[in-house]
Amino acid sequence: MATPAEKWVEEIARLTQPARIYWCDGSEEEARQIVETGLREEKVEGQPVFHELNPGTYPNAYLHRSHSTDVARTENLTYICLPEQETAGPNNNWMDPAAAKTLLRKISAGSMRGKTLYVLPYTMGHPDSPLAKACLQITDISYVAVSMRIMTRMSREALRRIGNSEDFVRGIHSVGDFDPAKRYIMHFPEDNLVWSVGSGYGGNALLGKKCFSLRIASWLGKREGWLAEHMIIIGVQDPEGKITYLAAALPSASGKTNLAMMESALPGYKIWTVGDDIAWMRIGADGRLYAINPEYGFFGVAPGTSCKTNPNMMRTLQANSFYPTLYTNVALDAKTREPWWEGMTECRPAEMLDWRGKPWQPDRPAAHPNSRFTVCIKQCPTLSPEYENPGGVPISAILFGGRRSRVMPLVLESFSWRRGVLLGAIMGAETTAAATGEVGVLRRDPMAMLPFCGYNLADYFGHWLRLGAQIPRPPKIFFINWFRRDEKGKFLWPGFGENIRALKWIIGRTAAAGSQGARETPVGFIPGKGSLDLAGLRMPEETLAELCSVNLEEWKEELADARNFLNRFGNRMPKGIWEEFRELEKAVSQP
Ligand code: GTP
Ligand code: SPV
Ligand code: MN
Repeated sequence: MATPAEKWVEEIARLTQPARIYWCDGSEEEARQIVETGLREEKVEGQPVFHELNPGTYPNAYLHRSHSTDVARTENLTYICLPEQETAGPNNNWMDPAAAKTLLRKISAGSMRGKTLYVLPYTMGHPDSPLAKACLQITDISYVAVSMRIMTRMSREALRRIGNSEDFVRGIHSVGDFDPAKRYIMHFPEDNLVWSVGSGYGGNALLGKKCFSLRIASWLGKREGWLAEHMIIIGVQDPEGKITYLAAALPSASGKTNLAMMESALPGYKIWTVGDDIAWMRIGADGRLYAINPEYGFFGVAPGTSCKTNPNMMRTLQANSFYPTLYTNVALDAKTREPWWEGMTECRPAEMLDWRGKPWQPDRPAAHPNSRFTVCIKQCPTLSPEYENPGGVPISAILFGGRRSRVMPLVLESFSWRRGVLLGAIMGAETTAAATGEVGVLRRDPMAMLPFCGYNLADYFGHWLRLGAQIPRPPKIFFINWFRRDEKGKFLWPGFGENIRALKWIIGRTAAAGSQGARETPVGFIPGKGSLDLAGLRMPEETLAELCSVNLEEWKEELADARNFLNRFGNRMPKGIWEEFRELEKAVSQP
């Protein structure tokens, strides 16, 4: 008798007509064979899916050049398919589930002809975690099969867990012919299903990541009373050896991976990496909020990553294991066959191929601004011993932030959970190359979840308010901004390893009472004079003052824009959000 999983695969195969079906077991030998297929047989725009890098200096590492139209997440082609549009909310594109499936079936008919259909069984989360979910993804390209083996716990065990059950998360993925006119990333929260066609790009194609672990999981979290968030998880060890766990949400390409494995500029401090992109959080038996990282790898931004900015990522990339490492849309040193990207080294290679594989032209970027590497988390030298703890780690503070050239100070502490939820709900951030569209445009990106919340954000804010009230020992909420600029456009804050200074203040504040070490402003607490540890950092007094300033005129403008944003949600917006908003408006307008 065929299992539900087998029947489902058969059904998709009847539709897509692959030449063969291959069930993956996640083994090393299998990964080698799939890479081999990508090197020799499968093609994208006439090029092999994988190019071997220098085996002496980059063993078991491969370069992938994507389809030229397929280099970032496509938010405009991403849909939440729930019966009522109102449930998906104004923050999501919506399609009726039946209409969406009809469209996808039409596009997918025969889309895998001549190709291999790979079946990928995996779990998100440690299998013993109460939040872990067994999943099955179908794909028709070796790049995605190998990437999923790096990014998830792919194994026979996952398939055994699914067994004869209907209860698994389904992902259907086909690159088809990469036609942007037939590209859709569709989510069916009520069916535990993601169906993605026409794109091989990370967040569009590695369906365990943004599609399941954020969009579908946020929906499950609301139903079941937990949180699925676009957050890193870190342990910060102080000179006495005490470790405090923090979770931090920053929008795409805004510093999560760097913060997650930062090398502290303050002596005696050490960061332990638990996760760099996604956190699943639930209330533990002791009344604290506990977080796990459901992923198994990093899908990190290449440009800007160097031995100076993120030495631990450079070490992670060099730590060869039996997991392959993939580089997507980076440049290639034509002589040494080593990868290169802007910011990696001070001098660029003499002869380079750009991310398209063409001789590099000096007026063009060599690597794509959203070029990425895919690498197993087990290779990270700062990986926390708690990473595999199925219970997760207790979170003492939640941080929100983003790229803001003005308005937001370096660090700000919210007066309460409710005020923190409001400030998170109206948070703005400048866009990056991680999604298609204009870069550097300010938009409201609540809790860094605008592209990732699988339902109406108004209901999501309500969930945050309700859950907060249920946590006996809730974390404090903070805001951070490493990206404030001067009038010439230069960053005021050195960032990277120096960010520990803000974290130290935050950790001090989690234990502090009242305004100890802080200065109260109408919008929250900021560091009081002398309370940021600036030892060894040469920074003019005026720069520091500007970084830590709260300008109420700017805040009034900010709130006017935020009000328009909240208005889009009509009367679905929880009353608590509006109450808190009006209180904040009043505080900011007081003479
Ligand atoms: P996603 O993977 O898209 O979710 O991105 P992310 O939030 O993990 O961003 P990441 O840490 O990869 O950083 C993106 C870019 O911001 C890189 O080019 C980094 O070099 C740069 N960056 C990270 N931290 C800092 C910082 O503290 N200051 C400055 N100026 N740039 C930073
Ligand atoms: C992001 O864009 O936030 C990423 C990369 O982390 S992706 O997985 O492609 O969404
Ligand atoms: Mn991300």
